[in-house]
Amino acid sequence: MSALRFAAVGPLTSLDATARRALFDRNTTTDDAVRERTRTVLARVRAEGDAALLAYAREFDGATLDRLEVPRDAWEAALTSLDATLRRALERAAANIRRVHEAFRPEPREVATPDGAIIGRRPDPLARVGVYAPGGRATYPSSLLMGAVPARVAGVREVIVCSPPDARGAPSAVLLAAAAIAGVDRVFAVGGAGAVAAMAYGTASIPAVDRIVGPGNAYVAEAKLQVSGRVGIDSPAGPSELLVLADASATPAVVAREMLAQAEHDPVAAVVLVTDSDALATEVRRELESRVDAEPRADVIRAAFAARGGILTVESLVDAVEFANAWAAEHLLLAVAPAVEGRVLAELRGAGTVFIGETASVAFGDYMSGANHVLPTGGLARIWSGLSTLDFVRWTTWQRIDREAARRLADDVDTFARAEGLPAHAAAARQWGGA
Ligand code: HSO
Ligand code: ZN
Repeated sequence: MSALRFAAVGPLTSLDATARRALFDRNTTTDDAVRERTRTVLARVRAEGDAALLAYAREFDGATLDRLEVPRDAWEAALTSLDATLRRALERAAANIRRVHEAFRPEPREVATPDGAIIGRRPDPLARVGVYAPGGRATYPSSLLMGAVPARVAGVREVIVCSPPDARGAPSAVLLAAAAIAGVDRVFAVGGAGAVAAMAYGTASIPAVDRIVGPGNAYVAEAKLQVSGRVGIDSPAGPSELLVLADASATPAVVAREMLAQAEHDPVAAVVLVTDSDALATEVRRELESRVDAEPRADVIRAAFAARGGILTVESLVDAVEFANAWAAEHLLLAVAPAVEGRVLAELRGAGTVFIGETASVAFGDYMSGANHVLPTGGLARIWSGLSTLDFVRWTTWQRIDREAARRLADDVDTFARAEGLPAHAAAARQWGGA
């Protein structure tokens, strides 16, 4: 077996420019060809509607469909015939996601200002949301639950799902079962940029939505960007990422397993260990070497480590935190001594989600803990947050300004408006002024 290669190994301070670029330049920039192809698909679906989608299903998915919608009895049948253990796992995941997202639901608020004005705001659920669920190599029913359940919790009236058909003409049975468990309203056998176009513009059979969420390939991601002026989208999500921030207290075999797990997602998944312990770095590397060939997805893992993998050492946990905040990982596993855990957590600014302690496997969060696994990648965790009920509402604000508050506000608004050269504004305020 050949030795495992990493994009970056050694002290963080001595990385060369190539290694730094491999670690930091992971924002999957779409090339011009993808951009152009996507533009063509969007334009064609917009012009031809269902006919274009049916043609694309034949071309890209090898599926001859007589209709795009997958009827409810088909997904209910998929649920009924699902393996009972798997069904229980999906139902448990959905229940946990529901519970956690209910607890984090945005709340209406009112505040009184010193002038006596009352300002309020209220979250209103979006009317219709589309969840995209990829097919093929990365068919993740878990991601469908992560999109659809929070939408339901937020009170979205209609939740639709689009996912590419296989050659039999429908998304996979487990995906359909997940749709049934999530309680979505409609499912369509449509994939790729065409699905995004359909949900953005609407076709005869697929209704236009207010927001499109869910991960997809480069075409889906590009299509979401291109329609984002017209509909809302979620944070751009690329290949999985894990940063393990560990000290000498971490168990090398545990850290290695976590790194193998997220690396198996994608040949360009980004998986990095940063530690103040040289001994841990050496041991983790040894564990990875000894385990990788037993992994069924060893090829993907090897490719990921070579492209975007890192084993980095730093002088102190302060330096590790600084790196973590700059690198901004989708997932961060914090495997440090309990005495410093709280302090490190408080300093973290750029992580999609933090797993605290080495028993908190990222796999638990990927499926079952109830937290959301649709998270920003590519360094965008500095700016974006993971999917939540906030993505499925918009806010109405209101202002109650009674006569007394109006009297208190009038003079200063009069002054301010005249300074902006808007005398009618000044007069509108002044009518309530006076002693
Ligand atoms: N780790 C992925 C989510 C996932 N893992 C789905 C397994 N299934 C998000 O980056
Ligand atoms: Zn995962």
